[in-house]
Amino acid sequence: MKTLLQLGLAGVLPLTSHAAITEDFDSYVLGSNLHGQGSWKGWDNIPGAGALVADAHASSGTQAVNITRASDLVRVFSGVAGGKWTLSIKQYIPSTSTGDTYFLLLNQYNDLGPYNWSVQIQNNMGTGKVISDMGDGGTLDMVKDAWVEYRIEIDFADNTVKEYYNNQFLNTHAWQDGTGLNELAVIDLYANNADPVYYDDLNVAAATSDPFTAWIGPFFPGITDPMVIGEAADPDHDGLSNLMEYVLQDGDPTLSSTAILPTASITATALRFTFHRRASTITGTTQTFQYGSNLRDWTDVPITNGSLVTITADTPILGIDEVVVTVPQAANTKLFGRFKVTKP
Ligand SMILES: [Ca+2]
Ligand SMILES: [Ca+2]
Ligand SMILES: [Ca+2]
Repeated sequence: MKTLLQLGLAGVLPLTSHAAITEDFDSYVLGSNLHGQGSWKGWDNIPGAGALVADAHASSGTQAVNITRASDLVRVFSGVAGGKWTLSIKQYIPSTSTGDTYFLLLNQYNDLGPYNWSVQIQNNMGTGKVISDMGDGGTLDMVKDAWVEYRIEIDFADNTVKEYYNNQFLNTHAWQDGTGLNELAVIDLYANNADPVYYDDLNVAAATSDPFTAWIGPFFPGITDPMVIGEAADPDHDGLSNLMEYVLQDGDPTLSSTAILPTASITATALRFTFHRRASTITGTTQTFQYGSNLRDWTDVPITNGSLVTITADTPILGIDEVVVTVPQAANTKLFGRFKVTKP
């Protein structure tokens, strides 16, 4: 009996992407009040609580928004609820500015109320401290004369929020205290009569909960190119797609190796394929073994315990399944087998 072992990957769909809400302030007329433009308005719909588009500092393009004096600018969101979301925005504090200015998120907002607050971060420009007021609080040193990112990770399902400033952890606490809503209603940029502070590049997006994406990210820090991090990509040129590297024990998308491929052995009556997979990859992927007497017609065998498949958990180590597929030789003079992984 001749055998040929192939590792195949078929029918892979591109990663689904979530719609993101973005704002770079570059599409507005320079010097115009953001009140009434896009989803921006002054607190309680008061034009004088708006803020002006400025070009003194910009993180992207040439414009940002200047939050100063009477500015109490809100951006209204809808549909930012459920699951995990990440909000990020960049802030520039000139070293010449003084006063206390605030960055806030509300879970409930209506003009003239009711309101309900989830995140309140104070920028005390006199002491140079960034102070988170909710929960047990948190304080970090302020960075001035540079663009610094706030990153707010909201888990509506768990009712928790994590706050980061300049990529440093600032605070974590409940998103709402039981009197509010499990959604993001507005961002509020509140000058509190302080000197100018600039904001740019607001981004609100549903966080991916895809385990493959979470797995491959750390191998390629900062890289988003699907030709590198995509499921079907093979950046280490070992013939194993990233998705296959994800599933098989010791798969590494940066290390060229075929040692993790299934092995084949022949018994008196059957062809036996053995491989080891990460048990955690069962969720979110479809794993199928295919065999046939030619390379055209395949018989699918789902990788679940059955007459042809034996799965032994935690073998050879914790978290790894040993999978043995036994295909009877029957009348075949040739048998081909391949392991297929797809992702919905
Ligand atoms: Ca900009
Ligand atoms: Ca590879
Ligand atoms: Ca590899």
